[in-house]
Amino acid sequence: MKIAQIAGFLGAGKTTFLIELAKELVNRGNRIAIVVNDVGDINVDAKFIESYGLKAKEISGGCICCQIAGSFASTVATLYNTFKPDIIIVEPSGVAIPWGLKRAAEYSEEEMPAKIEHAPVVTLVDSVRIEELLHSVRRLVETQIREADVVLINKVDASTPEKIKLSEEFVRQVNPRARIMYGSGKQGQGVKEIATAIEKEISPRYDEAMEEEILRKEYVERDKA
Ligand SMILES: Nc1nc2c(ncn2[C@@H]2O[C@H](COP(=O)(O)OP(=O)(O)O)[C@@H](O)[C@H]2O)c(=O)[nH]1
Ligand SMILES: [Mg+2]
Repeated sequence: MKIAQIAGFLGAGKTTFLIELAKELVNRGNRIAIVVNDVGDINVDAKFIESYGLKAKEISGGCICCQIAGSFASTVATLYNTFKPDIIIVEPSGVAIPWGLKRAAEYSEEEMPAKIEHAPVVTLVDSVRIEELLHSVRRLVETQIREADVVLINKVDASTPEKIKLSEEFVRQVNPRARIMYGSGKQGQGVKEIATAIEKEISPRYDEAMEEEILRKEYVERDKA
């Protein structure tokens, strides 16, 4: 069973994009479940869920990549044991760390007879608010970008060429190996491409040594510089 996380800071457009993505994947014949780590933002509309035959769960009370990783793992296992989705699309909270979420998802293997595969980690970057993000939550956004396989520079419908370029340069600098895409959840741009990546590609499993290496690069080498 595949886990597809759509990461990004609060307001990046995760919920909006996730709904379009879920529709696209359902239309392609996938059985889809959604898990939203709710921190008080827009809820996924119940009518939409019903009409698309989706299963949705909201988890609150903390971040599913750390504080409540155990209840996230149980939710994933329960979804598998009762609904057997092909793909669970996860909207983590805006402060979640992708590697932490991978690890938490893998805990579910203790409670179900299936293995977790990870779809490429997708991080959304809000190109409308890029300057603000670079000032106020730069470290967090850098971590979400560094651990992404695909970065979607989002809200291009409402942004400017300068802001899009600034977003792109920032992403390149933080994570040169990430695939960069441009999109708009509101206009459905980028949805098909991300859906194909989620269906066809696999991202590595959680690896403690690799996470340590990433952290070492992030903190030790930066402090040296
Ligand atoms: N212009 C524009 N606005 C968007 C887009 N996606 C989301 N938004 C708006 O951005 C705000 C936050 O979106 P939401 O999906 O709730 O973001 P989340 O906090 O990351 O889940 C809402 O007001 C959305 O209407 C987009 O592609 N273009
Ligand atoms: Mg949301």
